[in-house]
Amino acid sequence: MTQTVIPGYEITTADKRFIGQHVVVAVLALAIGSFFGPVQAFEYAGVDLYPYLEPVFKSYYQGLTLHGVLNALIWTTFFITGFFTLTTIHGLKRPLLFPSLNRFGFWTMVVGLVLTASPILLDQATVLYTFYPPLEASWAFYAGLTLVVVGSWVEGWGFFLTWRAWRRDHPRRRTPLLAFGGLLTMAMWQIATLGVAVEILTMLLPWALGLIDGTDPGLARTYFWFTGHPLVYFWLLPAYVSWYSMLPKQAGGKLFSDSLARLSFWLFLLLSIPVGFHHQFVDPGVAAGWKWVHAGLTYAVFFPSMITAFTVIASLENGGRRRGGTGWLGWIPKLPWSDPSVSAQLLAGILFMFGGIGGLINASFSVNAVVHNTAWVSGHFHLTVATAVTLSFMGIAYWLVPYLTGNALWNRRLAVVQTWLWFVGMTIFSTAMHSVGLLGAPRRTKLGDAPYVPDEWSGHLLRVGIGGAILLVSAALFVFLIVRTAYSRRPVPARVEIPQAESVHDPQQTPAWLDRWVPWLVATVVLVLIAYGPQLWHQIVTMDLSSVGFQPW
Ligand code: HAS
Repeated sequence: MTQTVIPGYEITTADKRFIGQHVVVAVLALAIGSFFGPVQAFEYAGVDLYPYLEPVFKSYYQGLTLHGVLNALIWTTFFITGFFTLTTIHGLKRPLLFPSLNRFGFWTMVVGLVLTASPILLDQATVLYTFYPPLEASWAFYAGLTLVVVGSWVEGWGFFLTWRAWRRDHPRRRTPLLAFGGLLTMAMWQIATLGVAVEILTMLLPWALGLIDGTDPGLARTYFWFTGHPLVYFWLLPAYVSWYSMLPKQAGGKLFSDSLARLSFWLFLLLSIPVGFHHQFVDPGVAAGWKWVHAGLTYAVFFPSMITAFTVIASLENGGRRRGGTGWLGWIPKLPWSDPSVSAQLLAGILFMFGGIGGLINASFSVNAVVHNTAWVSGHFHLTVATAVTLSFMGIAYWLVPYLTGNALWNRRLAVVQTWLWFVGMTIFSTAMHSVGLLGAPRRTKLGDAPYVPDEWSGHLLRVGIGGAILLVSAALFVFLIVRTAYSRRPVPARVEIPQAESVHDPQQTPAWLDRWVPWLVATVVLVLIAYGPQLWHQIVTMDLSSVGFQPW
């Protein structure tokens, strides 16, 4: 099938409806999942609400599973695929080549979500979002997650085929940055998810179906983290797409460097995957040498985020100075803080600086032994996925939902308040989690059942509860504002434009090697084979499927 470019192709009502379906599922998942986060935070502070939630919710761990799966896996994946549908179409200025392929991908994800969520709600998949065996879930949980991943692959194929058709028509043009970031993220995702696909299809699903008696937990963890670490960049890169390609425009400026933006995305493709052993530093069965290699590569994957910090802040400075800012820092107050979309992303970036530094501490082979499996790690990922990513997605939603519905954002001021509440709540919550983690408080643990909780933890645990309460208000406000906007029937005063930043330099001046896929893909596969091949091969040939499953809660 050939398809010609439609000059100045505008996103149609059907496209908007399709993108909107992704947002609806995402926000629904966030709304339900977010409820359980604060319930856990209250439990830390000594207020256990689970007895009141019975008989629907049997345990703290069932709520924790729901929180992790719905917020970390579902809210993100649906929002990301919907957002990338928009960035692909708008960036390339052409419709999806095979819209029915993308629709098939979306509905596959929806079926997967229903299959995943049902056993969790029935307390038959209380295995947390990492689903480490020998914790055992119903087969439907594993089959559902597989479908969510396969659906996201299919949506990615739809984007790649659309890009290929664009490339045929524009052999010498640089891929527009807005589309490029999404395409690269989806390419990385296809390679990264092979780990979890092999884990589920060769081990967990046959085991849950009773076809094999046991699993090999060590091998399962290696497969899981093959996917699990790049998963965090699958979450982060869509926020970076917005920070690079949209936020400078929203801030009234231009992107400081198209080349640096692309370089950082390519480095993420190259380095996101071969770092998974930094989650297994304390695991037996993985040779120390490979842990060192992954620790070194983890320091390397820090670099593209440093490039991002430099480039995005330089672009914001460009915007702040155009708006009249002077002096070293006088441009910061001139940024449009009264735009909730902007305030959300700026606040997300500020907290991410601290989350990133914490990441380096986690990555240090020896220091990791102090923080691993403590509340410190939960503090880290609430600054990253729950703030850099989630607060940025909220900021995107503040222009996206008006754009999709044609309704004005209901109460912009309240939306700005919501973003600050998230910032304040998360600052209190995550500093307390980091601190109590350093004092030895474990993660993934109902403290109410612990035989002994040291007195020195109590102040921090109280602050966890206070931060959680503020976050609950903020999350509820976000959902309320989005639903109210969708149904407000108050049309936007002027047409909402998709913010698309221009670059200071013409993107055509970006070196051609920053727009060539093959060398980067080959280098990525080679590096993954070197960093994972020998250790994975060793674990596969020594596989011992003797660990029987159990459901402790
Ligand atoms: Fe991490 C554990 C290391 C980033 C998520 N991480 C986790 C877990 C999650 C997670 C979910 O090495 C727990 C998994 C589990 O359940 O066990 N992480 C890192 C490192 C980075 C990092 C080195 N993590 C992330 C991101 C995540 C995420 C991003 C989600 C999206 N992490 C680890 C390690 C562990 C770990 C170990 C295992 C711990 C253990 O023992 O279990 C780096 O990629 C971070 C680089 C970031 C920066 C910050 C750059 C700052 C920017 C902001 C610019 C500011 C702006 C605003 C734009 C260098 C870009 C300006 C505003 C103005 C007003 C001017």
